[in-house]
Amino acid sequence: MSALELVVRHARVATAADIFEADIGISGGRIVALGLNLPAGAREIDAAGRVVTPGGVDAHCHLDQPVDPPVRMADDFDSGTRSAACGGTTTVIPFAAQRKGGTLREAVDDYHRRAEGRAHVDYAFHLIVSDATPRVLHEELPALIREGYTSFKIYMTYDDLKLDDGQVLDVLAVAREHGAMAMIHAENADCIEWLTRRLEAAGRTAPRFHAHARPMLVEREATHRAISLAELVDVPILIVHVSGREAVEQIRWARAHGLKVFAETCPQYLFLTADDLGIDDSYLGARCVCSPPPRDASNQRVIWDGLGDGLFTVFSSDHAPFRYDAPEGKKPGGEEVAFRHIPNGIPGLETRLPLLYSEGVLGGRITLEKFVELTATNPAKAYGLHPRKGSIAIGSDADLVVWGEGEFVLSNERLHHAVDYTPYEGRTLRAWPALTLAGGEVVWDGRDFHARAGRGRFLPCGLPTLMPGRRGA
Ligand code: DUC
Ligand code: ZN
Ligand code: ZN
Repeated sequence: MSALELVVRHARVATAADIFEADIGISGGRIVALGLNLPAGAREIDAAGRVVTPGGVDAHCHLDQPVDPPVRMADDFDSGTRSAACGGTTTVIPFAAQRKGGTLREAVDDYHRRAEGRAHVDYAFHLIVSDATPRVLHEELPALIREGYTSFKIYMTYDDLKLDDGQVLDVLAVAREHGAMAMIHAENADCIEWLTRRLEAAGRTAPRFHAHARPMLVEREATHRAISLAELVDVPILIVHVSGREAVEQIRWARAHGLKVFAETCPQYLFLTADDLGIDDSYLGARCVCSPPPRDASNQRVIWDGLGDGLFTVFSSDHAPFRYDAPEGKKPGGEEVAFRHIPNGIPGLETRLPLLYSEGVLGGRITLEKFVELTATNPAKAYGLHPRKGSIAIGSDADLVVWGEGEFVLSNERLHHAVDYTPYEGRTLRAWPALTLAGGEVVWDGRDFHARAGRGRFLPCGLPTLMPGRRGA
């Protein structure tokens, strides 16, 4: 064996399959050896007594995604991937969003320009299909899938993004034909609009009424409809940001009927409730306005159960970063606006892994193997990046997290995003990455971030490998 550039020694290696003691030998940015008593490397990291997991794959985050002025996302590829790395995430998959009337190709080209030379960790793109023209369906999507954009998000709500059921069927048919992964945002747009108008007519416009306009029913109905549309086309789907029991029940029903329905959930459905949007009419609740909204403690328990028992495939942040006290953020134009106009989304890229590790693994709710599966291995498989990403195996990229354990109180000051708050301010955490390695380079050492914008590269995705028997499996 030629000399190893780096050895991470005495690691307690955790994969989605097992946990074992090993040294990890790294050269050329990849894992090249795994075993006990590896020869000395040119550099050594002592991980004795530490858990080492694959770098996280955050398969649902929004970075520098164009939105209507004056609103603007706080994180671009520089600050967003910096924040990701400091929280143990070494691959991000944000969204190249088609504008209605525009082409997918324009969206992809624009998004590459935004990422180029700025990312600190590797990245791939999902597409958002908001205008399913014949050209998009029959020319652009097939070509882009071949080029490595193998997943696309379909919205059932939001005026500027949503597709009607017929259009959803058209897009699902393309996913089926080419073996791509369709992600679905399931909320019933008409119900939300109807409820919003009634709330507005009654003068109920404070942030907390965002949750009243999007009750569980609107997610349940759309989840059932998405499942039915996928059944009609006979194609697997992945339902994103599942928030509570009634949507979970629909997915369990689908699985029991043999349908391939994958599901994602996010930290906000474990750690926030609707009370975080306000128990009175204070505008502070705008900080936690996201869709679907956080529910209540009993729904949180259902989500925890689903993480433990295999209902959920993927755990993502849905990082959608808007500053609170800013005219380009939660106070558009400097105003405290009615909930309908509050930009939807909360930051979470950096806190995703530490929250789940602290409360899930150290809290005894999920195993360490399940943690790795949900946060790294399955997202890599779902979006065609495995085994290069999401695994600790010979040949995989040397993207690793060496965990540090110990209690501390989280505050926004220690985070690296460009957002002026965290929804998890004041929460006691029990773990944080002591080291993050991306391609064998230490990008975070537990105290300092080692910046090299542009070290992150674009990753063309293969077809999903979560679906045995289908292309790409
Ligand atoms: N909901 C979404 O669907 N996307 C971004 C943020 C949010 O809250
Ligand atoms: Zn969404
Ligand atoms: Zn999202």
